[in-house]
Amino acid sequence: MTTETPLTDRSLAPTWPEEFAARYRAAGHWRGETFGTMLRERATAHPDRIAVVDPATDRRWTYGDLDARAERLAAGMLARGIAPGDRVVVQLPNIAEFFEVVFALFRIGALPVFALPAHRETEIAYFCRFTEAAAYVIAAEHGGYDYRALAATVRAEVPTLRHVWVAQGEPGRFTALDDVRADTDGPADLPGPAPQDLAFLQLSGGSTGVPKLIPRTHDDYIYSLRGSNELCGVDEHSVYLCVLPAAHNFPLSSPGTLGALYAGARVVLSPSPDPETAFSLIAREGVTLTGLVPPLALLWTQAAATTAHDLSSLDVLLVGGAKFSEEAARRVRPALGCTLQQVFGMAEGLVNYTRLDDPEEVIVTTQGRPISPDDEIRVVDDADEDLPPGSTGHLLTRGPYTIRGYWNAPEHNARSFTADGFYRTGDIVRLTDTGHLVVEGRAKDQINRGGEKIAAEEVENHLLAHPAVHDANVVGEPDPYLGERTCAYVILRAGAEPLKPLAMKRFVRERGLAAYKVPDRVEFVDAFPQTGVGKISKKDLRAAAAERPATP
Ligand code: OOB
Repeated sequence: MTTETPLTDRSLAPTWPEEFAARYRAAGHWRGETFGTMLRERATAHPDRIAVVDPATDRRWTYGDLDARAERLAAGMLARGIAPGDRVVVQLPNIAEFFEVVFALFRIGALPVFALPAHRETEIAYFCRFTEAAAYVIAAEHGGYDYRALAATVRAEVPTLRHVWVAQGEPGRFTALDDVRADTDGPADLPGPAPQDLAFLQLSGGSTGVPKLIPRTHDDYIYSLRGSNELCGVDEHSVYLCVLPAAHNFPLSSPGTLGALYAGARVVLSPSPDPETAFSLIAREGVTLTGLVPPLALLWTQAAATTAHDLSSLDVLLVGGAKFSEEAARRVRPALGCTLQQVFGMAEGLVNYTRLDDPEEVIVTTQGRPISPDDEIRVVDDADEDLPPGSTGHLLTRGPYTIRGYWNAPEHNARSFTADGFYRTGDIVRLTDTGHLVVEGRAKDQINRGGEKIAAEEVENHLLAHPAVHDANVVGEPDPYLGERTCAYVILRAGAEPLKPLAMKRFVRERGLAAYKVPDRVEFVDAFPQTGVGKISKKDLRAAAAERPATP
């Protein structure tokens, strides 16, 4: 891709107008910290305290270790030409090196682009191409998948990609991270980024054909960590278990691993979300809090009934990413003996929590209220008019840690933000008289598959690439475990050979797409239901999908 503006240009990331920035600074939200200095301060204050536990490889890094490793790696990356502002796609499982890599990049002022382990060629090539990434960091293998093969394909496609670094396992034809680390203990000798600079690019769940990238700054993200820590009771004695993929915004910052590190607490990385693995780590490490998506929370509450592990250290279970049903929410405290904290957040910014001292009724029936007194919330109708209190409508938000625009996406931004800077969340909510939000639905064309977001348009485009497909529509249908799963309605071309649903799914998978985006069910139809004005009615398709018995 060629662009006229260099991709390091700050204008690619719309930012807060100065009047707002001044207000957020004056309020003490933005305190001029950066991730690089934050880690250095913690390492200076308590070098021997454990920062990261990686049970799969039996490693325990202190704050001193993490800081020294990040510093050496930063020096090594600099020596290999990574410069401030460069983008580096980071696709790592829950291993200690994740933190070494991202803090090295933070220190340089290069921007990690947070890919998920589930992403495949389609997504990774897009992230690398769109951001003109200079490097891509992987583990050799994880979950039976060889990321070196993926890297080889992507490298051949993306000319800007100068380096592939392998953080764990045999590097094959690429370079081991161990060899990138400079063999000097000296400082990386860099001015480092400014607090208002971008820290990283996070991925949006999205509702469009390609994912959008979310530019977060040191100042704004660190504020959300500090606010989260306060509301979730995180202090230096806390032990946070990272169960979900570390790069996702929820386990990263709500309060997540970065919140825990900010507090000088301990992060324990769970190699798997299954209750047996996680419960044994909770017992062994004295885990005090963790965060789960609703399907996992359900699984854990069931498994807790018969576990032999001692879960008594667990104080708080955060559940979010998708709507947690009231019925399931009620089971958390009796089953796990801890407080449930619902979290309704988004990588674009706004995060809502139920408070630890909220009445149980509020905890089980709402998705919480914003972190900050300066989070502005509007509930509006289709014409952006504010609705009376208690009404159900579109959630718009603006505030000290909510972005003012996606990275390098002026057209999307004109649609996704109001002229005065409110982000259109695409969520349908109701505000209770206690100021708590209840998520009632969604206006965006997205499927929330147990917390994993799927943009319908993206999957539809892949289905349409099949030569026998005339048209395709993807909608969510109810699923007892995931909350929602995907159903693809497909019209075949006149005269095309009949296809089996399985062949259609295989076709999508073979296009190199993350497995969670492959439709759970494919149904061939002759026509789509239409609205009064002749547009395809996704509402009717959803209703049709919901009426079907839950069979594959
Ligand atoms: C989190 O972030 P994303 O960016 O993957 O997804 C955001 C979207 C929200 O707009 C909403 O549609 C949905 O996920 N969502 C929920 C929810 N939490 C997120 N819907 C209903 N109930 C909830 N509790 O998913 C995320 C980021 C930070 C913290 C927690 C979740």
